[in-house]
Amino acid sequence: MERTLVLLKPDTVQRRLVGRILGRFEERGLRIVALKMMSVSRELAERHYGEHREKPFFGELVSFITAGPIVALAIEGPRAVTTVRAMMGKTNPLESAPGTIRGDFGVAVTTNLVHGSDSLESAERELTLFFSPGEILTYETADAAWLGG
Ligand code: D4T
Repeated sequence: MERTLVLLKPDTVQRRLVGRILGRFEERGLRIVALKMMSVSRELAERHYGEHREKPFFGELVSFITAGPIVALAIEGPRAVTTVRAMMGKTNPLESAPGTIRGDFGVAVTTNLVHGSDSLESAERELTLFFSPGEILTYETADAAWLGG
């Protein structure tokens, strides 16, 4: 069982797409184990996107993610990291397949609606940035045996 961090970025909140995008993860059979609406401080944004510090788009990225509330989620399931990344689509929505979140709702690379950790190592690091241990719950769902994996 894997755990990953998902962020519904400020554009998702502003465009009132939280419910629809959240619903996709639930429908897929993934389990929400933490959920909160929050503001991202500049400090948190710079830590979260630390690997992009030297990139030309870093400033724009930090401005965007701090521009309004986000929804942060910890999501659990078999191969959750890969499943969430596949559901998100490519970084640039213009290259994202229809049926993916970015392919269905996005048109621009900065306002690309969602973040999902790109590896198990990233997930562990990022979950710690956004959630304290007590905020992530452990529970079973009744349909677990029917989801496989
Ligand atoms: P995140 O990290 O937001 O889930 O996106 P990805 O994992 O799909 O993409 P990434 O880490 O390569 O890029 C992080 C973030 O930077 C924005 N970005 C990216 C941008 O504004 N301009 C660019 O040219 C690129 C490559 C979009 C996502």
